[in-house]
Amino acid sequence: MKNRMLTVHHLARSQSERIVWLCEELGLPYELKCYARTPATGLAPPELANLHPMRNAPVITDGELVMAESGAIVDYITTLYGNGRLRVAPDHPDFAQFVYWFHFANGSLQNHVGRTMVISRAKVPLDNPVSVGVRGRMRRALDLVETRLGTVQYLAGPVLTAADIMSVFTLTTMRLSVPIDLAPYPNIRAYLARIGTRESYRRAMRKAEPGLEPLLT
Ligand SMILES: N[C@@H](CCC(=O)N[C@@H](CS)C(=O)NCC(=O)O)C(=O)O
Repeated sequence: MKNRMLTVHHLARSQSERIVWLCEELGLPYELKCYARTPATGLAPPELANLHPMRNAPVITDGELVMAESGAIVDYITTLYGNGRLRVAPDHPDFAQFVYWFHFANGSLQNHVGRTMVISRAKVPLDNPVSVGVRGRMRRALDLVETRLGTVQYLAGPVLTAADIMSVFTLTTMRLSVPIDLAPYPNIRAYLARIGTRESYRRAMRKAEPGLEPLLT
């Protein structure tokens, strides 16, 4: 990271907490810029939205580079600055699990929880077939995480990886927008308790979300 300063643009209560946690976990030097949501709309304020055509968070800048999309950012930072940390090498037996759970985080878990948030806000009745389908897919995603965490400590295997950094937001802060009862998910609850023992996670949350107690229980 010679002569370049990584800047993480973080929107309150958003997926961009992942990137703050990632930088803390890797011990990278970075500048953190925090933005409040626009009160009337909940959307990103113009000074954040104008950074990237998608107009949402997270965004990083790294020299001339402006990058959005949290999965891409996590991939970029771990590949370029991680020295192999938080990833699983292709010749390791857990490689396929790592790739699967890394992509499952946004491709399925966050996707289905996010859709559930949208239909809840739109007050789509619970017995509406669209609602039944969306909620069913969210439940299946949570069930799959629960089953996986019954066999391993972290999603890719015995150690924390970028797959966990991608997934924890959906199981924690996202619950402020979509109440998910974790009572039927003891393995997920034990996993979140494990995450909560990590000083880098606690530090990231203090920086990104001062005043918010992480939703680990
Ligand atoms: N798939 C994108 C999703 C980004 C996204 O939806 N960000 C939300 C916060 S969780 C956002 O910026 N919302 C405010 C807005 O759209 O104005 C990613 O993982 O980065």
